[in-house]
Amino acid sequence: MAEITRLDTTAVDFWERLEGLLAWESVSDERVTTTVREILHRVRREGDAALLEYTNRFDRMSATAMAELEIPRARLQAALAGLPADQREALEVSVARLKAYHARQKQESWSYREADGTLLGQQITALDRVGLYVPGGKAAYPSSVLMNAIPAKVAGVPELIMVVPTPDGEVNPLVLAAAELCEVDRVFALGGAQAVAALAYGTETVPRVDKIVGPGNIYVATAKGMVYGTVGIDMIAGPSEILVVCDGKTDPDWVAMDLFSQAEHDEDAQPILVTPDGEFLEAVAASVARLLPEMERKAIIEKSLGARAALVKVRDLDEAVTVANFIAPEHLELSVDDPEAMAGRIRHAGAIFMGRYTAEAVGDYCAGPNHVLPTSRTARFSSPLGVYDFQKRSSLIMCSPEGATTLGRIASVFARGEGLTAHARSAEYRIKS
Ligand code: HSO
Ligand code: ZN
Repeated sequence: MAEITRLDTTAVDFWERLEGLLAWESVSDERVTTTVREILHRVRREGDAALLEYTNRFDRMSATAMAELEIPRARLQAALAGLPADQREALEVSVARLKAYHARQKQESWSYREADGTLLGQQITALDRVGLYVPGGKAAYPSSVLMNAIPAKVAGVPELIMVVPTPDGEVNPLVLAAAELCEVDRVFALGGAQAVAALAYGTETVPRVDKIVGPGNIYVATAKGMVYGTVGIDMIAGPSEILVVCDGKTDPDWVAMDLFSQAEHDEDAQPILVTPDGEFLEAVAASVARLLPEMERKAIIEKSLGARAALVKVRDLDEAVTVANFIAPEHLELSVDDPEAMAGRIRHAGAIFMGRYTAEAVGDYCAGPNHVLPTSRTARFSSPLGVYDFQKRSSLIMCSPEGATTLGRIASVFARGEGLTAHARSAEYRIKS
């Protein structure tokens, strides 16, 4: 296999080379943009008719009416009932863990009174209706159904609409079972930009939602970008990333497999090891070479390792922290003696996995936190998907007569300063002389 890039912080061009490796352009080309714009336009104008036509064409279906593209509750229930016991248990345990974790994220309304008796506060409400995009085919992740649906449910979103493409009529039964367990209200066999359009604008059959969440291919991502503003969206995620910081005392096979775990998602995935121990770095490289041939997805892993991976040698663990903060990875494993102390110094990471026993993979499925995380260094300014993404805040103000007088005087000064006389007079009417 191709050599994995080695970087060393003592090299003069280290930061430049690191930045080059991290750079990621997810821009869609003009052909994609034009196609998506046309699809959005037609679904918006023609509703179900265009939706049906696109779905039949792109997913090789032969539906004659939209009703055929709604997956009935009975089919979801049957999918759940038909699961092997171990899969059912895995889903149920994961749902319980995720609910418990996300319940703690729920924001509550608050209010207080100023000395003059004026009440001020913040009222929390859930979104009315949310659309969940679930990719079909090989990229179908039942875990992503859970990760997107559960925070919405915990937030109190009353209606959840899911879309999942079913090319040639095929759909992963685990995805349907997950939807049933998460109490998704309606599921449509739709995908691509046309599904995003249906959710954003509504059609005769598909209800219009307030926010669209969930991952998708370049067409879906482009469509989400274009409908943003008409509806909310979660984020447009890039390829998976993992950064392992290791002091050299973890089994190199474990570290190699952790790097593989994200590499197997995508040829563009980015696995990186940072260690102060040069011998350990080479031991991990040897593990990679030895373990790779036995991997089912070795073709994808190999491409990812050859293209965007790196083995980084640092002077010490302090420098490892600096490098990690610079990279701001989606997933950060701290495979060191005192991971809690080190985590306290991490400022930018989507999720931090502490200690040698914490495989990133448990976070992907069942630990409790969300696996929808900021990628491409956006952890510098954004956070994991959470209950707060399905809640809104409204400000509350209720003036007491005394507050109306004191605040009215101040407002009046501002308003006259801005030349806005109606503002001034509306405040002044309420001033008690
Ligand atoms: N690691 C992915 C989530 C996932 N992994 C789903 C397995 N299934 C997010 O970066
Ligand atoms: Zn994963």
